[in-house]
Amino acid sequence: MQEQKIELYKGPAGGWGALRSVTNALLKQDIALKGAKTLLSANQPDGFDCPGCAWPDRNHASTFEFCENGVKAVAAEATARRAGPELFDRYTVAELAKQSDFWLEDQGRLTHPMVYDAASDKYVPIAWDDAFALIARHLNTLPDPNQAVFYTSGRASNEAAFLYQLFVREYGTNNFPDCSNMCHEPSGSGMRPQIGVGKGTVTLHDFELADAIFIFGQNPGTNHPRMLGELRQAHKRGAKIVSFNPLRERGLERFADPQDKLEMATLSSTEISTHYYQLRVGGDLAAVKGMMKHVIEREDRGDQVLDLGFIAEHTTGFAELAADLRAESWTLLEEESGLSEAQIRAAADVYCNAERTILCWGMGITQHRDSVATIQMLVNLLMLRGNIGRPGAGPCPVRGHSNVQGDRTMGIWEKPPAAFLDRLGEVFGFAPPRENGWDTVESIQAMLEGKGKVFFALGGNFAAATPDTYETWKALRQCDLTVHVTTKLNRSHIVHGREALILPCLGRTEIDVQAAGPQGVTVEDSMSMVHISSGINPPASEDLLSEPAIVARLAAATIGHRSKTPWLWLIEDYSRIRDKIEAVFDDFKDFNQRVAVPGGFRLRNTASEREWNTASKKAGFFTHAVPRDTPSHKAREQVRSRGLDTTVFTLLTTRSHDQYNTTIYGHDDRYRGVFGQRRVVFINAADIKQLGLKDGDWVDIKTVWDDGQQRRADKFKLVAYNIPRGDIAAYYPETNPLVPLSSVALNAGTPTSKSIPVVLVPHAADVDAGAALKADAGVA
Ligand SMILES: Nc1nc2c(c(=O)[nH]1)N[C@H]1C(S)=C(S)[C@@H](COP(=O)(O)OP(=O)(O)OC[C@H]3O[C@@H](n4cnc5c(=O)[nH]c(N)nc54)[C@H](O)[C@@H]3O)O[C@H]1N2
Ligand SMILES: Nc1nc2c(c(=O)[nH]1)N[C@H]1C(S)=C(S)[C@@H](COP(=O)(O)OP(=O)(O)OC[C@H]3O[C@@H](n4cnc5c(=O)[nH]c(N)nc54)[C@H](O)[C@@H]3O)O[C@H]1N2
Ligand SMILES: [Mo]
Repeated sequence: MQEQKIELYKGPAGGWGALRSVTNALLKQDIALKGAKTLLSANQPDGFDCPGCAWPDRNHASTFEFCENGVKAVAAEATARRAGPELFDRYTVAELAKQSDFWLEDQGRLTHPMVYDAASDKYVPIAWDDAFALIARHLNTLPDPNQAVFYTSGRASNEAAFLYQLFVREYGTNNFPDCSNMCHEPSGSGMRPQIGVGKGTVTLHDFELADAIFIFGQNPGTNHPRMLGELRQAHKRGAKIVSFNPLRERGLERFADPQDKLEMATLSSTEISTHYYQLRVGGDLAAVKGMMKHVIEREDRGDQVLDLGFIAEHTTGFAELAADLRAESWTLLEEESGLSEAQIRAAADVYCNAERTILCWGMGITQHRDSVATIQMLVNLLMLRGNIGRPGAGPCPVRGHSNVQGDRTMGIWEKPPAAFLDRLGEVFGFAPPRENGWDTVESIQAMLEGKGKVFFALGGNFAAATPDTYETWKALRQCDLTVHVTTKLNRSHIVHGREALILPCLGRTEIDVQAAGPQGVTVEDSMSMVHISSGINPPASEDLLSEPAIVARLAAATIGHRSKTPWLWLIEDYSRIRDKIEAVFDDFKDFNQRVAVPGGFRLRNTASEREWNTASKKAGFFTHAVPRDTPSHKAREQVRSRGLDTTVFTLLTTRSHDQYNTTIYGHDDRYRGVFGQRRVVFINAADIKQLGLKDGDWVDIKTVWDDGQQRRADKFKLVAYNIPRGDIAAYYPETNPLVPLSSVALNAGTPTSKSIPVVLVPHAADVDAGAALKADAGVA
């Protein structure tokens, strides 16, 4: 058992600590040598796209850019360990259910398709064709195709995603919940009506030109380490970097670039943020509104800080916004943001003094009830000074999964635009379903109500990533069939339907040979760059199929008798799939030629050309009030009205440095000083005192929600931390049982995993001593 300790981290992000951690990652997966070779091919023109995050890399052709968490992601896939039929023979599913999420994935790569055998409560091998026949039988006997649910996680390639959405639509439904629904959905929902595109408008080149880069609710030191290289360069040439985050994240403070020999040799590092604002959780809308109020006030004083030409030529709604800003109360803005008027004005001055500004944001912005409004306020702020559609400026939602943006481009969307469906139907000769489908939360609700009966997942870990864990488990267990296309064993395979399949697939680092020879797939990064990715390692097992092959063979088995699509012909050579993608999407003209160029190509982004695909053909200023009825406001009111003095905290759930979403690589969170453990709650020392407790005491966390259902997560250690009073932080997925299914972002449906109203009570060891352990092991 690893030693558990809490120890303040004083070094910079990156540096030697990162190099040590990489060596450990490779050793742990028994692949030190092969691993080093594999890494040299990451993000190279003839190599594979890093399965880590969606941050772009310079020309996709630079020498290997060192990234600690990229290494961990690659090492996890290239591991020498195998979870073959022997493993499943050794354990019943009831026994596997007692193991932790960490243990499940740590068994290594899956090697054979497996089917659940109820008689022995074990997974047993099944032939691929029998697996497809089983799924086809279920799908074809459902009275209504809308009773099937097709989930996607953001690692699926463009080719896999395109075939998948085509198959599902030819089958007859738009039920496409995807990880995006839990992630950057609000970014698209906010920006589309406002500027006509749902994606960021900037490129890496813009990062070289920006005078100011604002980072809202994002932790790049852990989640997008290569972004720190850009920020460091920007800082060195004098750009201002302004962070808004309730936590003081080490990666936003100091960074030692492992690429920089001098910094490494002299143990020096570069400051990242020039300004750091520790606002309250959920306080961003108020903070941004305050910044805009300051801009308008300066303009009214004659400072000429607005870009009046841009506003007049390109936008609507300015007068209304300006009037609302002038009337806004500083007291309210201070109260709700947790920042002082002086701080907000200072941040706004940095903005006014910059010629070119980029605004970045992550999950700290999107996973709130009012996230769509907050994102529209961020875009308003940019537009006040014309910071969109010109060099060095623009919005930059920083995506998570390496192809989550591409999957949506390919049509993984439960609300498909009519024009897209028209085209898809024309190209493939069928009538696509027109009704919107279910997103992630709606799918869980539908399965709970018995309306969703077959659950199919292309990647991901639905049972662990989604809110209201035990409700989700109930939903999955009620299904007639659950199917997972996957690389490793995870919770979603253990929490299964009456019948269940595990279908193991190739990972991105592996060579994919089809009839026409080795194949590459394409992906789109967070800045709309599309490039090819070709694996270099031999497959983890001879019995694996590629994701496109699994989808095509399943389609042939299910709808082959009525579909005009030549499913098996398409997967002989993936350039045929790309030709079909080109036929459906104008932006992919000459796809095969353009993607053959090293580095690939950038998809057109109309907003970055100041062409506005909105209803009014202009960009819109949208006015929003500061929300005062969020779940936390309501919970505090509820407690007050009952005459209680219990403190309601706002819990944000976040990632440690040693995890990739639900994949736990290890139990350390180096930059936050947590070692050997994950069940911790970061909390202000004054709040600990007020609770009458001590640093290191154990507490249980309970959600305050109005649906009568009890939600709790037990046995977390209090860790005194630099975080605003009233806010606390803990890791996902351990805290997912606390997120109510019915608490979602307005107009986006994203679970509000960054603002859960909770109370803390001393851990009731006597009441249910085993609860925490059971929760860790995933037993309800
Ligand atoms: N190594 C690694 N890389 C990853 C992932 C991973 O798990 N591990 N996950 C990938 C995925 S899918 C995604 S979406 C991204 C996620 O990357 P991030 O967007 O960085 O997501 P989180 O780790 O959840 O952290 C969000 C940050 O928001 C802050 N925050 C929380 N609430 C608020 C708030 O109300 N306001 C503000 N201003 N800040 C707030 C938190 O303190 C934290 O620093 O990373 C991707 N890359
Ligand atoms: N409380 C809380 N909940 C959250 C979040 C949060 O911040 N707080 N974040 C949300 C976010 S941003 C996201 S994106 C979701 C993530 O939700 P998901 O995308 O569903 O989850 P992951 O953990 O990324 O999925 C990991 C699994 O993917 C499989 N896998 C890995 N590589 C491949 C591959 O190449 N092909 C296939 N087929 N499978 C593969 C492996 O089996 C692994 O177990 O979670 C969301 N949930
Ligand atoms: Mo994500």
